[in-house]
Amino acid sequence: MSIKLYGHPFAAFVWKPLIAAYERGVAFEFCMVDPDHAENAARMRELSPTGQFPALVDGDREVTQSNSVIEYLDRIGDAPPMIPTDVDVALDSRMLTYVFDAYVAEPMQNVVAEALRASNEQDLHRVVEAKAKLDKAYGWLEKRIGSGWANGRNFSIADCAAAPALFYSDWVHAIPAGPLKDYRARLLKHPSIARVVDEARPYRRFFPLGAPDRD
Ligand SMILES: N[C@@H](CCC(=O)N[C@@H](CS)C(=O)NCC(=O)O)C(=O)O
Repeated sequence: MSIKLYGHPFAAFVWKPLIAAYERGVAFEFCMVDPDHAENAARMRELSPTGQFPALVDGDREVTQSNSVIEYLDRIGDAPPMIPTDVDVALDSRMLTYVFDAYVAEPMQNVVAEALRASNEQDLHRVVEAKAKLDKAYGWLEKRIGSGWANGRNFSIADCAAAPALFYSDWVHAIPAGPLKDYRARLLKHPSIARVVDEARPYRRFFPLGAPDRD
């Protein structure tokens, strides 16, 4: 019985477990959640409290929330885990994952969510606040990201979170030139991440602010 991963290839939080699975060589069946796959959309609504993806099903085991899905994938195979075995490096990795999720991906999603509304219903204050949060997060991260991976050691869950967060946040609110922008470029060259970026390419027309003509 194969592992099923529910989601959409363009969704930032789905990239996270996809990157982890490609990085660790874990086989899975991708279950597309979109209007053409009503059965997967219905299953997704059962799996997650909000119906938001990703979710994983392995036999009787059901896991939702991108970070928990990545943690589950760590149990499969013997490739180095995305949550490092060293407790201090694991703590740094989890902390940075939370920062990328809550202070980069979430404000980025807020800007996108407003763009999806009818123009007379858009909350421009929410957009200004979201961009101010991104500026704060960029400033904090810039001082902490070195010339390697996020935790300063090995590729981890923090890089799985950073890749989609920084990919899309740079589209909605440009990251200034410097260490964080360089880290984004480094992430995009990494094979497991280049693969998810390529798989999402056909869906760029859905980006409500108009996808820039670059990665
Ligand atoms: N905290 C959740 C966030 C999941 C999330 O925001 N999913 C978005 C895709 S990136 C989603 O499902 N959007 C579609 C919707 O809200 O209907 C996680 O880490 O998995």
